Amino acid sequence: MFIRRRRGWEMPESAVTPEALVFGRRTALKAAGLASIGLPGLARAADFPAAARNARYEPGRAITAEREATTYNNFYEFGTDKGIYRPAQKLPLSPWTVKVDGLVDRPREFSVEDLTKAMPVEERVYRLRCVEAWSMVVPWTGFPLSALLSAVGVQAGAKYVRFETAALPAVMPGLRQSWYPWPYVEGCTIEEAGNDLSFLVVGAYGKPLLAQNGGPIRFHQPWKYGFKAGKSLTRISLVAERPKSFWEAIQPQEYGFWANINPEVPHPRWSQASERVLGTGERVPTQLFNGYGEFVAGLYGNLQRERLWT
Ligand SMILES: Nc1nc2c(c(=O)[nH]1)N[C@H]1C(S)=C(S)[C@@H](COP(=O)(O)O)O[C@H]1N2
Ligand SMILES: [Mo]
Repeated sequence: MFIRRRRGWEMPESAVTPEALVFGRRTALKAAGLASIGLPGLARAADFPAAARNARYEPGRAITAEREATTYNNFYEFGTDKGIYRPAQKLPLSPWTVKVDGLVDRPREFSVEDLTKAMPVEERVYRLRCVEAWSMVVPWTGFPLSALLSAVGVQAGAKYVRFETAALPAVMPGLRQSWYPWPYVEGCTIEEAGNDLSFLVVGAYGKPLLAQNGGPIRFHQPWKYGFKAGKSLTRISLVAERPKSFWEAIQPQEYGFWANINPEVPHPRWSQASERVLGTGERVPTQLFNGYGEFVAGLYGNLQRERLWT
């Protein structure tokens, strides 16, 4: 049976509000006039919405060549070198669900396909600055984390968001390195999560997100070092205690909880003053908060005693 699903721009308003998720998948699909079908992997690309670009977040730099951004990656589950895009193809991206739980009113497991249909999906061209001093500029497709949090209802006791990512030993050779504290976990405060820049990514370059970039769903906060951006998310939990992240567990002096980008605070082993732009080989000065200070600096006014820059 062939069912042509509507693409993003054809969706009625009712289907793109987070409220659609509150009432459950069936209602949301009915409201959108969509049949409920199990999508085989091949349908991922055909059904991917063409999302309008959000002009508010101008990258001020050329977009990195797609080939660079999809072949030079950091994803320790598949290996410690940057060329893991080949082994990463073994990660089965569909079906994929993300559990949203903890201190929420309506805990739920969402399929990435449902989220892509029901959330306010848009394109954002963001800079990504790795703590290792390389950077890229990518047109991500996704939706604000805050939209998902509104759909599940955050309870008063929730102070942090904990992100857990896939740990599949059958396809992830890196998991055999048992001295690493798998699964890869990251976190942010509830205030940071509510900032409009905090983005759940389901695509890049107008296509569904590839495994090597954290497909089918990853997080990104562009004012923080790249390691804060958990890839291939399986669980998002609202919690009362600050989560201990993967890198913090390994080396707390070098990789802290906050990890806001600051060219004036060197990593203990190298300078953070400049960065190598992927694809061009150019070196450019690193900017405070990666250039997103006007949107996020206010989050840290009362936190001057915290170690905000590692
Ligand atoms: N699960 C998981 N997420 C991860 C990583 C990882 O090793 N495992 N590496 C992080 C680091 S250090 C960076 S810089 C970015 C890199 O994203 P990219 O490969 O899409 O450029 O992913 C982050 N997310
Ligand atoms: Mo990184």
